[in-house]
Amino acid sequence: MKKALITGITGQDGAYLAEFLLNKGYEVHGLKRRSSLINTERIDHLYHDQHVAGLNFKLHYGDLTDSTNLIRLIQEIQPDEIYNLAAMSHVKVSFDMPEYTANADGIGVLRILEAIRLLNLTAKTKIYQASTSELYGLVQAVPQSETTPFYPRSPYAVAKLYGYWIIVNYREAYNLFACNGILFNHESPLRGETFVTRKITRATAKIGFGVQDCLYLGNLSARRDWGHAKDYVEAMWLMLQQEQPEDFVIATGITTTVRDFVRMCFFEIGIEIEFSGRDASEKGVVIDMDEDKLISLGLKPDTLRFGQTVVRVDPRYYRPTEVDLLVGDPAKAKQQLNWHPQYDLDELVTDMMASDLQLVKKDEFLKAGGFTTHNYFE
Ligand code: NDP
Ligand code: GDR
Repeated sequence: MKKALITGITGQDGAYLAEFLLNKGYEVHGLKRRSSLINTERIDHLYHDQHVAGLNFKLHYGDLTDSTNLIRLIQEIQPDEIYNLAAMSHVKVSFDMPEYTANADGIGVLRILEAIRLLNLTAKTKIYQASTSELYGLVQAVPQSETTPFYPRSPYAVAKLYGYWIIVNYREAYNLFACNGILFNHESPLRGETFVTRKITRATAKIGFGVQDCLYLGNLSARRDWGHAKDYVEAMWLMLQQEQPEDFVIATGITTTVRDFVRMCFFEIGIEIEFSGRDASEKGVVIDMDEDKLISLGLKPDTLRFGQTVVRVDPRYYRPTEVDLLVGDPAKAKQQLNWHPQYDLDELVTDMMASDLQLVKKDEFLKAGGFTTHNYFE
């Protein structure tokens, strides 16, 4: 049985990858940080009582900023594959926490590589590094491929640039099987709530249900190449099954504005919106409603009206330096890895909206029954 260690197992990709590897018959070990509240919600369905013998899913406390912890864990586990997904992954937050981001997202990669070297595991352990389309930053060429030059535009992207190159360097210097997956944005119902797609699907569901009036966003003109996380974790695994370690772009090849993503989400629940105005005064207004559709989804058309402003811009969400346009060229991955994504953008929106509609309904049901959640002080 192969052993895999996943850092960042409590995150979106960690959860999907853990499930994927368990289905492939791996023994899966996950690195999780200690937190004052339990934050294993995304992987609880995989977790069983640790007192039962023969379990193939184990969690360990650790942190990418703690070298001795990483060395001890890697020595104990002796993994065949390490998937380094742990990171302070929010681009906007990295401007607030640049030093920590550099430590975890940049030097953290080095700590793993050095642990492998110190423990003489260079011939045994393969490493996947979660590199990112944010490396391309300021547009140099489109679509972006494995040969497009990098120009990072945030402390997050600069830290990830270090991670990218230290992987390449250790591969060349010590013959390590180490790969960079240059993954473009990938989303899912498990996406963190403050990334733009999930923020939009959650708010759209709440607006449709009449429990939120308006969604506030930053740059509506930013364009991203959005895929589904389920498809992207398969690509991570495929990279480590190759004969030779190489770097791969994983993307759909299609780019969409934030504005159009918003439109698609509202359309999914039968609401058509039109945008007008520019920059900070741009707004999205309801111009049509399919009442039958809203009702069939269990939503409340009577709480919405034509002409209602449901989207506004709040410059608070602008970034000091923005990445305007990302669109990846996945040709190498399709050809060499035989990677073929199952979801397109419409299916991604449908999946995320269905999940958030369910969650909003559940919340409202609990509230109506007097069972509120997260109300610690009353
Ligand atoms: P998430 O933010 O959902 O998950 C990040 C994970 O990293 C969480 O488990 C988090 O733990 C953990 N983590 C954060 N800091 C540390 C640390 N210092 N030590 C140990 N663990 C830590 O990210 P995603 O799942 O979306 O992304 C996975 C990886 O892929 C990240 O490295 C991200 O930068 C990269 N990436 C993501 C893309 C995307 O579109 N999703 C695209 C390209 C790259 P906790 O739960 O405790 O916070
Ligand atoms: P990104 O994702 O920065 O591409 O990084 P995010 O969803 O945060 O932003 C995408 C684009 O949307 C614009 N935007 C907003 N973003 C957020 N979060 N909130 C808003 O209100 C908002 N309004 C507009 C942003 O300016 C941006 O242009 C993600 C992360 O998963 C990284 O870890 C990963 O490396 C990259 O994707 C690829």
